[in-house]
Amino acid sequence: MNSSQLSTGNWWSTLKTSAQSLLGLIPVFQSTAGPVLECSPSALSSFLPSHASIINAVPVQANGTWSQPSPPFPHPATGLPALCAITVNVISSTTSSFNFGLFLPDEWNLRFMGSGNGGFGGGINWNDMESSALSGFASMSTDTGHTSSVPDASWALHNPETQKDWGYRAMHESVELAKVITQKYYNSKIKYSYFSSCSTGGRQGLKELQMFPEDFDGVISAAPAWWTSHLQPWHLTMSLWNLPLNGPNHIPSSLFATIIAAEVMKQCDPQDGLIDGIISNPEGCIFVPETLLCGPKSDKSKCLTASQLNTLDKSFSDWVDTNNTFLFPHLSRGAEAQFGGFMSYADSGLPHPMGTTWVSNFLLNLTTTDYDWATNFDFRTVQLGDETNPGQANADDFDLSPFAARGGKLIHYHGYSDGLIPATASIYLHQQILRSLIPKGVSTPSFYKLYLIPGLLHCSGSIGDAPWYIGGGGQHSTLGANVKSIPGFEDPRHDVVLALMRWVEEGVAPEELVATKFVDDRVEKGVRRQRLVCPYPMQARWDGAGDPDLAESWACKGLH
Ligand SMILES: *[C@@H]1O[C@H](CO)[C@@H](O)[C@H](O)[C@H]1NC(C)=O
Ligand SMILES: *[C@@H]1O[C@H](CO)[C@@H](O)[C@H](O)[C@H]1NC(C)=O
Ligand SMILES: *[C@@H]1O[C@H](CO)[C@@H](O)[C@H](O)[C@H]1NC(C)=O
Ligand SMILES: [Ca+2]
Repeated sequence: MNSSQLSTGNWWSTLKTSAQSLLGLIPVFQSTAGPVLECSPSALSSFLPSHASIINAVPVQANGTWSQPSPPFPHPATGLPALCAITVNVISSTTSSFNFGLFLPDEWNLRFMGSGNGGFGGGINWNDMESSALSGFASMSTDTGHTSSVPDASWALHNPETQKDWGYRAMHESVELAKVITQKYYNSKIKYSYFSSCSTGGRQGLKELQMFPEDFDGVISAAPAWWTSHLQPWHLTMSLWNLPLNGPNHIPSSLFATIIAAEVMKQCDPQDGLIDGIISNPEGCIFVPETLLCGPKSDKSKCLTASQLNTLDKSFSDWVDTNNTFLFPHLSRGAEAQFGGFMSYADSGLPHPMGTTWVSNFLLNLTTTDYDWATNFDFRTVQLGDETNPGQANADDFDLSPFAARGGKLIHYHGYSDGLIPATASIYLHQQILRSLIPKGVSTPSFYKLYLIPGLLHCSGSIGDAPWYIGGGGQHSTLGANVKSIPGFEDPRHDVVLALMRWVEEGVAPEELVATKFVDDRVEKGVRRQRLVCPYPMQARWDGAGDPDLAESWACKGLH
């Protein structure tokens, strides 16, 4: 096809779009445009600055596959819509560069969607890009300047420029350049730009709206790893509480997932008024850990000693240090299955690398082998992290008023059963944002909402068949390939992306959302349960009569 034929197509789709919205026949959500340029490096190179180059631009046919595997994203994106798959390399300093990927679907919904990363992992998130492309978005993700698995930060050692790429720079510059390519490819302005991601991705979304409030009209920040210089030392601390392996304080991984988690569920589940395997109000649960104590004749594989209870107490308490300084909030009840695996790190006798690798490679300029975590870690380590803030990664600028003033919207959610980044870190962030904005007269509910989802683990999956799926970052691929929106429930009440779009584009703020649990997390097996999730601090309360597996039997209520 030559470009004049393609231009005609674009002109026609623009006209169609305007006519459809004028007539009100089809919601604006559904208007589309198509490409005016060829999908090839030569057609796309000319708009890029000299420090950026197209590595490839490859047409993918409908139901096609795209794969550029990396440790965090080893699986190919399959069942794609017809699109142009682009990879761009960008030189970010004399010692660093990063790549970003861009999917430009033939049938484009006029919108842009950024996706993020996990942990310290380096790789393009083709899987989240796939689910966005299936919904018609021009979708983008960056490898943040390195290739590595999620817990591996060895790339950060003596590498401050790449730290900065991971901290914020690769995302911002990728967004800027990806938008240029998108608008040229379709010869059409992007109507709205969004971001949706979890964990490090949640941090990247916050970092963007804090530093570059113009980049996105709407952001979904899930389980954000926002407080890097405290979160990573806390990961190390959590492990140290549970070491040494043969010490009296050590709780083996087997006890967390079974004995402890079961006792917490037994005590906390009914306190919300319904025994359903879901702890709806973990922060409100009164938990008596002494029921776990071994008696003189107990089977020691099914109970805890007093020393072990002390370790458990620490995980359920805020981390405070010298002079009672608050360092990091506590784990919530119901997160034991996940945090137990983390704290005991497969009973290896070593601390989890999410803590040690950051402290050594980012902060102390030491290899992980040279770093002696047993003797070289204390309060001063955290203070050093606050002072140097490696890679400027902390997303702790609580004054979101520039983002609010430009009409941006933020949906922030977190799973209560998250054992890697506790939900309380999001509650604390929410508090700090309110404390920054309310004195300035900025109304937070008009642009920012927090949702805490009972039973949701870190980003996806849940405990006790708790409904968790809302179509957020990293969630679609947990249900399998080719999953788009919420199958059977493609609407702004069930799909957090559609909720954000409606808020940004039509000014209709989300209130309660509905989370879905498919049987065994397989869509084809049908819906197991649905449940309201409420804007914090409201909670879902059962009406006492209807089927508790149906969302309509629940209502969002304020705290008593
Ligand atoms: C899509 O491709 C897969 C193989 O990759 C094939 O099994 C499937 O039938 C195809 N679906 C359609 C609708 O063509
Ligand atoms: C703790 O408080 C004491 C007394 O106010 C002060 O001298 C000291 O510097 C503080 N230590 C830290 C680590 O902040
Ligand atoms: C680590 O190296 C950076 C420069 O890359 C320097 O700014 C920082 O002070 C060093 N930290 C320590 C603890 O030596
Ligand atoms: Ca319950």
